[in-house]
Order: sequence, then C-alpha cells, then structure tokens
Amino acid sequence: MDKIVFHHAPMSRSNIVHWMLEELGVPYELHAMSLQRGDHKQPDYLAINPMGKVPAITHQGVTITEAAAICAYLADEFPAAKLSVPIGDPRRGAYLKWLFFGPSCLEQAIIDRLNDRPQIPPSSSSYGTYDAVMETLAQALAKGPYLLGQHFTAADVVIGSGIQWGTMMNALPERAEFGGYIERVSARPAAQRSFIMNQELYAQLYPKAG
Ligand SMILES: N[C@@H](CCC(=O)N[C@@H](CS)C(=O)NCC(=O)O)C(=O)O
Repeated sequence: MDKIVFHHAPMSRSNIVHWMLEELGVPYELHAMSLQRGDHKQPDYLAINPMGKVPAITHQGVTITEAAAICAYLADEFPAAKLSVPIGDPRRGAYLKWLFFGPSCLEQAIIDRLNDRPQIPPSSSSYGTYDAVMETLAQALAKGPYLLGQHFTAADVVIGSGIQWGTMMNALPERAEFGGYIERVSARPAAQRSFIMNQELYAQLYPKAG
C-alpha cells in the first residue's frame, strides 16, 4: 500500500484530517509544519499546495487539499473503515450534503460571526443566515446519535470538528443537540488520540505558546 503523506500543522483545520486518519487506522507519514515559522509559505510546500495552506495529503502520487475533500477521498479509498456511504446507497446524498455543509455553511457562518461581519443579503450568502445554519444542524443532530443516524461517517468528522471549534470559540448557541453530539464524537478513541497527539505536537513546535 502506498503510504499517505500528511502535511499538518497542529491546532488548525488540519486537525480534521488528523482525526480522520486516526479513525481509519491506516499508516501515514506526518510532516509537521509550524505556521508561526511560515513553513507553509516555503517553496517546497507551495509546490505541494500553491494556496500555502494546511491540510494537504499526498497519496499514490496525487496531492489532495481541502479538509472536507481529503476526508471524502480517504473514506472512499479505505472502505473497510466504513466511514463513507457508497454510491447507490440512498443515504449517499445526505452524506455528501453534510460533507459540503461543513466548509461552505457552518465554517463560514462561524467565521463571519467571529469577525463581526455584517449580514449580507441571505439570498446571496453561501449559508443564508447564521440562525438558519444552527437550526438546520440542530434539527439533524436531534435525530442522532450521528448525522446519518447510527452510522458515524467522515461527514461527522467534518461537522463534528466544526461544532467543536465553534463551541471552543463561543460562536455557537448553547443547544443540547450540539452539547450531546460533541460529547459523543469527542469520546471516540480516534478523536481522543488525535487530541492528545496534537497537543503534544503543538507543545513541541510552539514551546513558548504555553
Ligand atoms: N479551505 C481550506 C482552508 C485551509 C486553511 O485556511 N488552513 C489554515 C489553517 S486553519 C492555514 O493554512 N492558514 C495559514 C495561512 O493561510 O497562512 C480547507 O478547508 O482545508
């Protein structure tokens, strides 16, 4: 098997992919980068991702960027972990919807709120309104335990990461649906392993950050 090379900066969006890799349980080679040091803007990394952003993976000679796309790719590439919903399964549409909802709706709504950006007309905003995003998510999670019922998928890694981050930044409403979901996803052994590994890596890379 061709090993996955994972370009990672701890405590960033690449934590999403780190958690995903831990869920898969497949071997990977981690290339740790310091954003403070500007490793992601060096020519060797720009040759991998011209956007100069993490995460990125290289697998079988191909580089993939964008956290949600990487999660979708990995879930399909390693079906034994059952983190994907296969083509032909009636739940596939909902699975893809949640994968895309993460970066295009949830993340954007949180970022706009954190930056006090004024609401643009909902009809031209990629996510409509903050309240619509939160209500839609809460309704989906109320059915639980995961977005697709009993089946934990890569979409939960993406949305779970977004909800964890938004909660940490005090940018999500306090709702039982979110609290319960965070408890469930963060109790997963892969999520816990990833959390500890990233804390350790962060302390090594940024010793002065405390
Ligand atoms: N759309 C990208 C966003 C990636 C992104 O913005 N990564 C941030 C870390 S959270 C980064 O690399 N920032 C460094 C920079 O832009 O200088 C994804 O979802 O993967």
